[in-house]
Amino acid sequence: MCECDEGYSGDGFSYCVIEDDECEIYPGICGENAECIDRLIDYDCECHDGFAANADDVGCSDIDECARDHPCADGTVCVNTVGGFSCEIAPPCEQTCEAGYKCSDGECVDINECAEGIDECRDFETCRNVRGKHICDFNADLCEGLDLPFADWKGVS
Ligand SMILES: [Ca+2]
Ligand SMILES: [Ca+2]
Ligand SMILES: [Ca+2]
Repeated sequence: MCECDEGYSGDGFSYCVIEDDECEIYPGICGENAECIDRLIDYDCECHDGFAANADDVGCSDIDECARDHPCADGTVCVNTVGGFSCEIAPPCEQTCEAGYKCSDGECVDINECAEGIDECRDFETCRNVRGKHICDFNADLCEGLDLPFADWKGVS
């Protein structure tokens, strides 16, 4: 039966190492928002819940769950907080949105006229949604079979 000398740890047979509790010796060794866990050899750092390890620095930073997972149900807005996030009831639109925009989750967002079927594009035009409006592109492919007067053609001269 082998035993390590006082102040050393190990199986006493294949290894005995000086047991350092780096966490105690070097407070703050793991940086911000992380927990230091002493190991027999060396130590580990673990981020607190809701935090992720910094890529190029010690310590951990808050995870922006709102940007990453979209964890909130429809009708609520995700608010990122340090160490977590919350889902809050979307505020009513107080501002009046400009033409071509509608209120959604308290913000003015572009109306997709093409997807909502409220565009005024004609049979030979393709609807293209852009911010604040939509554009009707002349599409020669759609003219086939249509009996159109020349005056109705746009995009050609
Ligand atoms: Ca240690
Ligand atoms: Ca967070
Ligand atoms: Ca639009």
